Amino acid sequence: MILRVILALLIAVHSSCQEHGAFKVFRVLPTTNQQLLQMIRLFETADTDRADFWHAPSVVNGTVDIMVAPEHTDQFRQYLEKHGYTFQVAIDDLHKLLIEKEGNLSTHSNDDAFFLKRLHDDVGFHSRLRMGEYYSYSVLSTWLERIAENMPDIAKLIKVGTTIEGRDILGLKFGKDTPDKKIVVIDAGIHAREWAAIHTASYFINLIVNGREEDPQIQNYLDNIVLYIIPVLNPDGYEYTRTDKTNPRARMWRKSRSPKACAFDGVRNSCCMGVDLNRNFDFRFSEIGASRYPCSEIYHGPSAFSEPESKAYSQFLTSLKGRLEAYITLHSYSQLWIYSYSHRKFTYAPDIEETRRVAAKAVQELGRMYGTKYRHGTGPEIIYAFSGGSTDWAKETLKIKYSYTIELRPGYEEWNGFVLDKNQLIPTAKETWAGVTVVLDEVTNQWKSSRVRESELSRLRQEKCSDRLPGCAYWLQSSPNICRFSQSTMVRDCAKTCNLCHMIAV
Ligand code: 0X9
Ligand code: ZN
Repeated sequence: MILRVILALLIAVHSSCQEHGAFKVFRVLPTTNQQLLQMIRLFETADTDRADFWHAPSVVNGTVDIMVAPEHTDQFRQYLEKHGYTFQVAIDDLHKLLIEKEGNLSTHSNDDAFFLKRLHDDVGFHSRLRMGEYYSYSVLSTWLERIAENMPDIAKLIKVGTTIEGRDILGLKFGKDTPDKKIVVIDAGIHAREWAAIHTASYFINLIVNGREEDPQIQNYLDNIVLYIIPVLNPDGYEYTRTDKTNPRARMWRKSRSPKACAFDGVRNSCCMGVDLNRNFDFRFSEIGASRYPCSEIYHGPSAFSEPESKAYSQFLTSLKGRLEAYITLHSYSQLWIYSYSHRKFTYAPDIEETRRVAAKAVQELGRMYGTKYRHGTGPEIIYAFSGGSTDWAKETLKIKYSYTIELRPGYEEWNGFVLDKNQLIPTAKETWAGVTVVLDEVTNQWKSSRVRESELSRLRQEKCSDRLPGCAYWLQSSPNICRFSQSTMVRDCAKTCNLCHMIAV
C-alpha cells in the first residue's frame, strides 16, 4: 500500500514536471560563416514556442543562447549535432531555475492586494515602493496615480496610449513645464520579459519622489528640465509574463499581445500572437534583424506602427519634438550602451562625436559604483544589426541629440540573463542611474549655460542699442510701418526707436 502511494506520488510529481517540462537553454557557438548564417535564418524563422533566442546570432565564434521547449530538445540537439555545431546545455531545467531564483518573489495577487491597500492607506499615502521586488502593472499604475495625486507640484500623470488589451500606458512627468525647458524621456519594458529594466525605471521614480529633498542633484533636475518616465511600455506583455512566473513559456515572453496573425513558412501555415514592438517603429522597417513570421519573437508586425503601443508612443514623442533632447530606453541584458544607427555598421548621425563622448562618460560613471563593465557603440559594431527600433526612429525623425538603448546587467555571457539575482536588482538600478545622470547633467548644464549666454547677449545688446541717425523718431511718425518693412536697415540705423535691440549683432 505504502509503496503504491509513493509510486503514485512519484508519477504525480513527474507528470507535473513534464507539464512545465524541462525547458533547456542551449549555448551554441557558430564557428563558420555558414553556421552563423544558418543560425540567423533560424532566429528569423523559428517559432518562439520551440526555440526562443535570448540573443541574436551576430558573429562567428560568438555564443548564442536558445531556450528550447521540452518536446523539442531532442530534435534540437540532433539538429545541432547533424550540422556540426559546438554547443553545451547552459541551463538543464529552466523551470527549476525559475523556482529557485524567482519562486519566492512577490509577484502574486495576494501581494498586490497588500500593496494596493498600502497605497490607499487611510493613515496617509506612502509614496515609497519597496525596491528589489517586482510588482504587477496594476500596483505600478496605482502607485503612479497616487504620486501624481499627492505630489502635484513635482509630478503629473501622463497617459501615452492604450494597449491592444485595453490597458493604459502610464508614466510620470517630473518638473515644472515651461516652453523653453529641455525634455528627457526614459522608458522601459517594451520587451515583456526584461523585468530588471522595469524595476530600474521604477527605482528612478522612487528615487526622484522620495530622495529629492536630500539630493540636490535631483532638485536641480526638477528645477531645470522636464523628465518623463514610462516604466512599462508593453504592459500586456508584462502581465502575461507574470501569469505563471515559473513557467518559461510565460516568463520568457517578449512581444506584445496582439491577436494571432498567420504566415506560411514553406512547410506550414503558422499562427501566433504578439509583435516585437521594438521592430515596429518606422525606421527602415523590416529591413534587417526582424522577421515577417508572426511566430518569431522578432516579428515586426504587418506594417510600421501597426501596433497601438508603438503608434501611440511615436505620437507622444513627436509631440515633444524640438524640445526633446534625450531619449533613453532600458532593456536587458548584456551591459551595453548603444547609439544609432542599428541597421548597418559604421552608419552614424552627424553628431556622432558628441553622442559617443557622452556615452563613454556615462559608461565610465556607471562603472565607478560597483566596477560593472559596459561597452558602448552602435548595435552592429558591438552586438548585432536590426531595424525598426525606437531609438533609431527617434534619432532620425525627431533629431534627438542623445538617443540611447541601455542593455542592463548581467553581461552577455551570463547563463540566465533575464532572471537576475534578486540581490542584483537594486545595484543594477543604482549604477544605471549613475550613468543616466551623465546624460541628465549634460542636458541640464547645456540649458543653463545657454540661458546664461542668452542673458549675457541681451545685456550686451541693450548696452549697444542706440540710433545711428537723428531722424528715426520723425521717420517712424511719418511711416508707422517702416521698422517692419525696412527691418535690416532700421536695425542698423534706428534700433532703439524701432525696438529692435534684440536683433543687434554683438
Ligand atoms: O533587439 C532588441 O530589440 C534590443 N535588444 S534585446 O536583447 N533587449 O531584445 C535592442 C538591441 C540594441 N541595438 C542593436 N542591437 N542594434
Ligand atoms: Zn529588449
